[in-house]
Amino acid sequence: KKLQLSYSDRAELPNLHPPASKLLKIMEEKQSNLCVSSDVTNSEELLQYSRINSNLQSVHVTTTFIQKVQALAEKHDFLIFEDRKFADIRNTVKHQYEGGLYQISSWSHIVNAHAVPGPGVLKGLSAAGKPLGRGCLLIAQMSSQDHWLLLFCVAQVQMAEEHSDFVMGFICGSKLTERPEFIHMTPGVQMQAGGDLLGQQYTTPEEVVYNKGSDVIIVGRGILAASDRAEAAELYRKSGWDAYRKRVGQ
Ligand code: 5FU
Repeated sequence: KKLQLSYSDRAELPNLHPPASKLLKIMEEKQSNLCVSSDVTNSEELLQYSRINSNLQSVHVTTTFIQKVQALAEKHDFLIFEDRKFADIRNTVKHQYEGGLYQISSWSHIVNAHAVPGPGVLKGLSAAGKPLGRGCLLIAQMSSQDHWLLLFCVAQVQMAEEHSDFVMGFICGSKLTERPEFIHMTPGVQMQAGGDLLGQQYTTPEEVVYNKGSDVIIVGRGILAASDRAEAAELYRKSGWDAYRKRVGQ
């Protein structure tokens, strides 16, 4: 089995995207490839929960608590990933990203987009996000049962490569390209493989990072529903990190 480059080696690659290199560095420093998905509807709860050791947060924004989250991100050195899943025409996504109620581009380091509308979605987002040093993940595969994206996965990789000045990686189930500049992030992760009752499918950190070659595990309820969230987060961090070390042969 071929040895893989470490996160810190990849952080030094030339022409790497600013948020990608920052993310790779933080992961190595914190020894954590865990992205906590903060799917809570109460902003106070989210602020409290942000103190646990994670690299980034996936925030479904409901109120104007952004400044507090930004301050926490700075203090605890994590990146903010708004899981907004943009999927409209070039002009509209630009407005959705930088304007409106949430002004996402002003505070979220990373966003994601569906490739369905074609490259225009990336051009629109890039126009607003690139000058601010933001990055985007293309949603290449989903963890939901019977999703359709596998049908055009190859086209998505090509689209990402053609827009690698703004696309920093993928939401996916497994590694899609050997190009080390791209970061692969995988949702649908729990300690035990299985699913929820609504079509979500789960695989383990070891399977995702070691066998499937993905870089980051995205965990929501595995941590949120635990009685001790900090303890659960540490469990996922360790499991994801051990799988990474095994992968790079450390
Ligand atoms: F793009 C995707 C996907 O394919 N599957 C997902 O589960 C995104 N997600 C998000 O990851 C989903 O919207 C939740 O915010 C999170 C998974 O949460 P869970 O509680 O770990 O199932």
